[in-house]
Amino acid sequence: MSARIGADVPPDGPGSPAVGGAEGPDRRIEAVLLASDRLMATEPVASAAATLAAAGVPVVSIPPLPHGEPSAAWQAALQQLWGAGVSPSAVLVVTQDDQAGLRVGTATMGPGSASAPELSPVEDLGALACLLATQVELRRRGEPPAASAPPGWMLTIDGIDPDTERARAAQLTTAAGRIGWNGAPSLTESRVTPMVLAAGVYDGQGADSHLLPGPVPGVSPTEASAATRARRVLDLRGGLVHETFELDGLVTRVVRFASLARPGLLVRRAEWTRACPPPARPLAAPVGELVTDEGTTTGSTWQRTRSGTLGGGIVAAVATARWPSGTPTDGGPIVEDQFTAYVADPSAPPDPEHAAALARQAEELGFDHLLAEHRRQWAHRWAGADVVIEGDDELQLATRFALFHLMSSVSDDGEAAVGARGLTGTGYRGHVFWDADVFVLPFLAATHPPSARAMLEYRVQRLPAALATARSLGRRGARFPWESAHDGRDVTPRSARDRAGRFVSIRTGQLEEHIVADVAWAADTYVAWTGDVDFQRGPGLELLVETARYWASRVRIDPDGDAHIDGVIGPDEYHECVDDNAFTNVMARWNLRRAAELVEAVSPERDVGITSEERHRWRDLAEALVDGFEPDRGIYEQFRGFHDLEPLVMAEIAPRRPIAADLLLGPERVRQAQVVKQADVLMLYHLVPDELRAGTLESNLRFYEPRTAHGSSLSPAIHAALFARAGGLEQAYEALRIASRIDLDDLTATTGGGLHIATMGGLWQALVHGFAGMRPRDGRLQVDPLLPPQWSALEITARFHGSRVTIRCTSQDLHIHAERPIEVLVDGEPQRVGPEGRSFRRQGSVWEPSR
Ligand code: IFM
Repeated sequence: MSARIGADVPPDGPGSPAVGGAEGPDRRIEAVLLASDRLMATEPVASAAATLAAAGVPVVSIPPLPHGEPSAAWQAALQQLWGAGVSPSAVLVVTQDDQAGLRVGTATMGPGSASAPELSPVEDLGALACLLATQVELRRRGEPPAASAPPGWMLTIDGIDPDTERARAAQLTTAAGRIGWNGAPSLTESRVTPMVLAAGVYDGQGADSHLLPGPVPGVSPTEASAATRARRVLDLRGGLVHETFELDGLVTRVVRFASLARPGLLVRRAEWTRACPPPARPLAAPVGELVTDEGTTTGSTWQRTRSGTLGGGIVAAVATARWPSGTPTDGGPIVEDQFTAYVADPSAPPDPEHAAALARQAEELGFDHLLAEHRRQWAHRWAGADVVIEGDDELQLATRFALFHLMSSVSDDGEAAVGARGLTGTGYRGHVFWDADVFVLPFLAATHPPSARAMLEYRVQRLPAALATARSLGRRGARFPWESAHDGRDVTPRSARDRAGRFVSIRTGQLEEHIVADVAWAADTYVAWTGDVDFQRGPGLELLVETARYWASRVRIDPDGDAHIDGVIGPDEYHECVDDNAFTNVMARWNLRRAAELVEAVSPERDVGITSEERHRWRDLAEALVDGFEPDRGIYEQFRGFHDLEPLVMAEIAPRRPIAADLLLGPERVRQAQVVKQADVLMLYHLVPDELRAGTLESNLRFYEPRTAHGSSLSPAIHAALFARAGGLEQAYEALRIASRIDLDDLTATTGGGLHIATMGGLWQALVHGFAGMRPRDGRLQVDPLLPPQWSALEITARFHGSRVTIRCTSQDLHIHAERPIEVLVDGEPQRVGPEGRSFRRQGSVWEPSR
């Protein structure tokens, strides 16, 4: 069977036809909206509604709809339910008025919509009470909820295709920061196995460090390939995966999620039919040579995987509720709820009793309670982070897909180690790269600061290791590792086989030193969005200072007094051991200047033990660092000698999509040519534009983009952002589209190893920094939108200095709203914006206040 990926296809199959109609709803709904003055006071409706409310189904009462039309109360009620994670199509609407009588239906349109609900008549109050009682009965017998998110929120995959299943499993991952559960089917599929990963829990030493796989919830022994029909739906709004498999005319339905309200808890409800029996064992050991142990304890069984080298481990305990119990005599389906609680510890074996207690607690709370709180949590996260793109359905869905996985991948307490593939796969062994600091962190700093803070905590805790590494190299300050895992020492492999099977040496661990400034930049970016001065004066300052000290000990001064950084690899990893890489030098310059500035601003010298000589030296070195700028051409030379290389223009020899140029042309040719893997000089315009000569973005874009192979998935989104800033909306849109499809279409054939979390962070940055022109600037939020013609409106919600901010723009209008007053910069003019909002209208090339 081949697989097809699509958007917003309503789930089908028995048990999920439309709600409403004279015969009443025959599928589960999640809330009831009574639009009537009288119904709540009428028996038997009042008691049916009370029973429903006791079963956890919210029942909201509003005045009758005037002439059946939506009212303000209707909008407010739907909005309230939406905020609790209930979609309009899962709301049973009951109206009663003198003209039309008693009617029911579902609120097919979203909150804010002016459309009336589609309603059908109901005979009498008794029939209505019956309808409501059916809902109680559906819950009692464990009816799995149907996928109900509105358009723009659901990713649908039809069929099972062994060739794409690994990518699908990554796409369908559900995670809640600490624990991630891949989306392998709940049936047996030979090409992909279920996988559970725990953030920051590694096994192995040095380059062999890899995320330790945890025990996994068992799957049905039935082969997925035996299904005559299969559909999987990822509900991004609710954080749910719905699976439907049809075998021998029987339909098996599964709903699963990684609880966002209780990170570490995985919940699965399955309605298993005879054709597709439940798993023989509730937990299975992950594939591979692993140290495992297992046992049973009151009410649950547990299994544990352990790190042979680091002492840590992951324990899973599962409590199962089944009904009817035993084998149904009528051959009917079995409904099974599985509550699998995980406890993970990077350096000590976790306690099975702890996990078992969490599993039992979950079982007591029950599926419906857990589902409702999970949905509420997701609704809350979306309310602070959604990006709405009107007029572009495909990009809308792809954007939410990216934001969903970004939010899922990072916990918001303790420390968060965010590997290059998050918790969606084992690519790059789960090692932490600059992907985390530079690509993922800005989104979280701007939408959910506790997660960004946890990511920084990961670096702060490894500062002693970075100081030790610098010392061992004869330097001062902190030398953060290019690839990092458990203890903060470098874990970059020294060699590997490339995709063509050739053995290649890897020198990034020794030479890709810009990571030092990237970590400092992340700390500064977090403060810029959040205004967290405690962090800035404490651990943030330490990160800035020790990274600046590293650069101060790393530069070489030549006899003319110019400062150089020799022998590095920049973001363009096709060229190794280059001198004066513009990216590294300018980031180091920024790092030195910013640290000096901060020390002056936030800390009297005696507090942080930095002498004014040291501070002045940082400033002098920053001034002396060469940056390769060529005034006559208005471009920065990527590194010394780049312009002497073969002038090969990628755009002239290959289509404009991600290309592994080293595979296409051979690594030797690429090394000798002006072929760039990803944004290198251009990355500076994205990260530290104020460090560069004003007015030179366009000339550098013109020179470098055609020479860029986009051989790293990190590249297209950054180019999208820069093209947008330069006003090149067509190219910006094309680059954005490519970035948005990297994982959905597996453009680099590597999605099977996990989703490219950095690309997803880059996509958000392209929309926010690039198109919306939104970024913090000297304590204000700068906003300067430019929309491509495909979009009718762009709306972004973020958090700036503790205030939730929404900007909504069309090509002509801009509206900014802030929960609490903040300062914004529009066209260079400071403006105060608060809950009353401010509007602007485009006049020529400027935004004029419109009231
Ligand atoms: O960090 C990136 C790097 O920039 C390019 N190669 C892959 C790494 C991990 O995503």
